[in-house]
Amino acid sequence: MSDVSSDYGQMWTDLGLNLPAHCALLQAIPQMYSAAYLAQADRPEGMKYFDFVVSEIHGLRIKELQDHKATGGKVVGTFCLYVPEEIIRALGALNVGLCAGAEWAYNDVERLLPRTTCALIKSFVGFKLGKVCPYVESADLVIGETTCDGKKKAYEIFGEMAPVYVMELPQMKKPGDMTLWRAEIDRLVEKLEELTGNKLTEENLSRAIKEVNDKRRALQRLNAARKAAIVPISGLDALLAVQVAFYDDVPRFTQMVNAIADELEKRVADGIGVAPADAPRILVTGSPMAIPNWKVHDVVEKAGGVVVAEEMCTGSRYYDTLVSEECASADGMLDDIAAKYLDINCACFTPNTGRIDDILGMAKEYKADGILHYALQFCTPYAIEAYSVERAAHAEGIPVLKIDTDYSMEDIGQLSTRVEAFLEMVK
Ligand code: BJ8
Repeated sequence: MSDVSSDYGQMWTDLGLNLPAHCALLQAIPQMYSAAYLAQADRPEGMKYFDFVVSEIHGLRIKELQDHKATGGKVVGTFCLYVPEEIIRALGALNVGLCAGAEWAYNDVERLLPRTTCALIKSFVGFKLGKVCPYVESADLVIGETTCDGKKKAYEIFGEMAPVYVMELPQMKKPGDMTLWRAEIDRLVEKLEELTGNKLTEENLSRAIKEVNDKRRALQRLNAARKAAIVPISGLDALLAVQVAFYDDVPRFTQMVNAIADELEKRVADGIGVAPADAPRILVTGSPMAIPNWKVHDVVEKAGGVVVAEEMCTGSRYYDTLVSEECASADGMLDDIAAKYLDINCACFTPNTGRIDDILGMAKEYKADGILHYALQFCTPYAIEAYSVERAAHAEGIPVLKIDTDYSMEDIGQLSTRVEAFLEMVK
């Protein structure tokens, strides 16, 4: 991994980062990455691209964002899968995911938020308070959404530190909810037209839909290879690909992931894999895992299991459905975008039986021996929904391990013991 700190100092200064704190963060990531990623055996060659992306996580991509801004372009930060990136892209802005997966400045955060707030929220507020995230500092607008109560209320505080716009997301999927959501899509278009000075057209929207669909198709290919009896890529590597999808350049990402998918398809044909054929196959489901949160996958795979799929926002919920490419009018395309996004099955919705169907369907498709339900501590929607997931999985004879954890490494010993016992039981 290259030492990037010397090359980008001026850029980070211009972004107003707290340089000593930022330096400490940048030193921690290579250590974590090395322990989780570079320690793996038999990785696909194509993952070298992601090694490079992580080594440049606050370098090259940030430079690209600054270059885009220098020509009058805008950068838009998002926190949730429900914010349609096709619209941001169509209007010439670059979209970056801002969810953070590491503890930062918690003492300061806990002066603003209750201690019993999930790690994902504490982390993005901490990154902002600590001035260590060049993505959030690059954003001309941050788009929030009314999903869980924690996020909704945190955006009010976050909005005092950054320009925040909140989309109203319904919590049910009745016809009236679609009407509300479709109006919210129009409101978003208006807001982004005002921000970018560009107009949404059939041409720019259909091009953006196709580009984002291509990105999702590439991820579908990569993940389809994980259904093989000998799994050609680790769960850790597959997770990283989706984490990076939220901020990388779209055409470049698509090309690199398609190249990895080619390699994986060949590996499957040649019977080459990252784990023995009898390694316990685990489906992970639950709260999102923002970069650099690799904890659960690392524990499972170091214990001899292999994660074959993720039913989560940093997993299948991100790539499994596409926006229709059939429609010719901009209005019709926005209808299709509204429909695709409202179809996502987040635990913030009630009822959310679609998620249970997805989990059971994926467990079958990926031949999972067990399901690991992961809820971030204090993430009430997923922690409560774990009960229904477990009941439905048990009815199908699939063992479930429920884990509540956060970003700290304090529980790693206990977690490993529970995972090891689970892996022994499922095989
Ligand atoms: S679509 S999962 S990205 S809301 S972990 S902040 S739910 S208390 S992130 Fe999410 Fe959109 Fe849903 Fe996906 Fe709240 Fe839970 Fe924290 Fe969470």
